[in-house]
Amino acid sequence: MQDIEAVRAALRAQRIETPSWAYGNSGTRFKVFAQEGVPRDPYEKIADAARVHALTGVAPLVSLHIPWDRVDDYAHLAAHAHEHGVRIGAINANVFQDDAYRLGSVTNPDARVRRKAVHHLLTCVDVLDATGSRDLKLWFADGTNYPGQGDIATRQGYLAEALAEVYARLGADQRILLEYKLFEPAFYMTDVPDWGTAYAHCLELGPRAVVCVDTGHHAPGTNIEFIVAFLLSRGRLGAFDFNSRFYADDDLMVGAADPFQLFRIMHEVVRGGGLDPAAGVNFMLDQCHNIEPKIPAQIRSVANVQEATAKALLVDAEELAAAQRAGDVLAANAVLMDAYATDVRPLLRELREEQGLAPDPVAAYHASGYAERICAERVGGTQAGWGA
Ligand code: LRH
Ligand code: MN
Repeated sequence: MQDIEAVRAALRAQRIETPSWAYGNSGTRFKVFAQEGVPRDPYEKIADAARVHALTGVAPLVSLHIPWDRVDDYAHLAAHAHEHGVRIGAINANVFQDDAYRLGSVTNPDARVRRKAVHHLLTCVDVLDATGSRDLKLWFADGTNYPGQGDIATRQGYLAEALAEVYARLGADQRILLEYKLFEPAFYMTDVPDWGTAYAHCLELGPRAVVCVDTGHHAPGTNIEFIVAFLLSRGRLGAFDFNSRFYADDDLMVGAADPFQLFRIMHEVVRGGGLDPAAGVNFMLDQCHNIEPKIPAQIRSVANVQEATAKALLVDAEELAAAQRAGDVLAANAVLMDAYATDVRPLLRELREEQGLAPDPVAAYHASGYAERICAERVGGTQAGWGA
C-alpha cells in the first residue's frame, strides 16, 4: 500500500501553470464568442490566474504569449503578478500570425522572413530575462499543404539553424521547450510533427532543449504515456501542454474527454520521477474555453490534474513491479485499475481544507462574487483574444 503521507505531500507540492490566453476570448474559424468580464490586458489576465491559484493552491504560475501579452514593462508585469501571489512562467513565442508567415516562419523559403522570425524568438528571450522566467516555449505552425510545396530536408536545415541561434542566446538557467504537433494549420506536412522530430532537434541543440508534450497534438490512438515514459527516461521531458480532445486539437479541459488517458500519463510521470521538481517537468495547461466560463473551467482543469495525479500516486508500485516481474498480466493491470477506480475527491477536499482552502474550489469561485465583480468592472476597452 502507498504511504499516504507521501501521497499527500506530493499533492501539496504539485505546481500547475495556467495559460494567459485561456482567460481571453477564443474560438474556432467559425466563430469567437465574446464573454462578459473577459480581461482587456495581461494585467487582468494575471489577476484571473491569481484567482485560480487562490482557490486551488497549486497554480502559482502563468504562461504568457507574445505578442498577445506584449507590455511596455515586463518587469512591472512580473511585479504585478508577484503582488497577486503568482509568478510569470513560460514565455510563448508567436511566429504563426504575421502575414509574412504565410509560407512559414523559421522555415520560410525567403531568408528575410526567416530572419524576421528568428528576431522575434530572440526578443522573447529578452522577455525571459525581464520576467525571470526559465522556459521559452517554441511551437511552429510551419508546414505545407500540398506535396512538393516545400523541400522537407531544406526546411529542417533552416529550422535547425534558427533553433541553434536561439539556443546560443539562452541564459545559463533558461531552456527551450520545443513543442510538436501533427497537423493544423498545415494539412500535408508539419516541420515539427511528432515527438521524435522534437527529440532529435533537442539532442542536437544541447541539454537545455527539452520537449513539450501537448496532449492534443497526436494522431488518434497515439500512446502518449509511452512518449512521456521515454522522454522522462532520457531527461528530455520538459513540459506538458495539458488539454483534452475527442477528435483533433480541440483544446478542451484536460481530463474532460479522456480521464483514463490522463491517469495513464500521470502514472508514467510518477513512475519516472517526473513529479520531483528536480526532474524539471513544467505542468502547463493549454486550453481554450470557447463556450464555457473561463475561470471556473481553469479551476476544474486544475482539479482534474490533481485527481489524475492522486490516483497515479496511489498505484501500489511494489505490487505492480512484482506482478510485472512475474508476468502476471491480469494482476499487473488490476493494480493500475484499482488505483484508477479510487475516488480521490475526499482526499483532495481534505488537503484543501488543511491548507485553509474551500474543499470545492469551483463552488467557492461562484460564491465569491468575483465573476459579477469583473463583469461590472471590465466595461469598455477591447477584450483580449487571439487576435487571429
Ligand atoms: C498550438 C498550441 C501552442 C500555442 C497555442 C496557443 O496548437 O498548442 O502551444 O502556442 O496552441
Ligand atoms: Mn500547446
